[in-house]
Amino acid sequence: MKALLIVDVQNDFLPGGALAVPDGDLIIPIINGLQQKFTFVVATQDWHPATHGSFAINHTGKKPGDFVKLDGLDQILWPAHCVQGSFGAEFHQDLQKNQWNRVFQKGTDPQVDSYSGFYDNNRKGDTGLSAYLKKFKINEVFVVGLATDYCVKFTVLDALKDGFKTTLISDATKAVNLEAGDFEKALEEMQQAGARIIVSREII
Ligand code: VGL
Ligand code: ZN
Repeated sequence: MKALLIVDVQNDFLPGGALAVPDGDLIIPIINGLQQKFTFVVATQDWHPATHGSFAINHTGKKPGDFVKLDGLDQILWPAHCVQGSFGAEFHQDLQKNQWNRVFQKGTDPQVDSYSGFYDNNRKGDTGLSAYLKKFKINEVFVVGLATDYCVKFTVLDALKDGFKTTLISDATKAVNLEAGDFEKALEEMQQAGARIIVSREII
């Protein structure tokens, strides 16, 4: 059984949002088209408390792009984004949600970031996504959403680690691109780890 995994298509990651991914909105119609090809669809939602340790504003004298240690891990600091209950944390209104089987929220622990939809960056917290997919006999996932070089990449890598056959649909994802070329670098890393990379017209 296969599932479509939609990562973090939330207002704060879209143009006008707090951590806007350039052209992030262009993937929404592509994802809506893809959803029609799947009977099992799961979404992830970045869902931070206002006190989250990945927010620059919560570290005196730091700004977005600076680094701190968070639970012993190097953590890049972001503008405050996807705060629980805020408009920025909501899914984009044009994204079709009627056929979603479930939403998995991540990044809820203020002391550690969670890029992957499966596990916190320190590997301690588990959203339950892996067990949920296995319960429904899903053995293959197709990953889309935001952002290619952070949450999408780490979701793909964890899917592979947990034994799912994993495909990234490259035109249904956009990168933050803090550095030029981060999109291509992320694709390369996912492919090296065993992911298949395709474009949406191979499915639609
Ligand atoms: C993300 C940075 C911080 C993402 C989430 O969804 O890619 N990036 N939080
Ligand atoms: Zn976040």
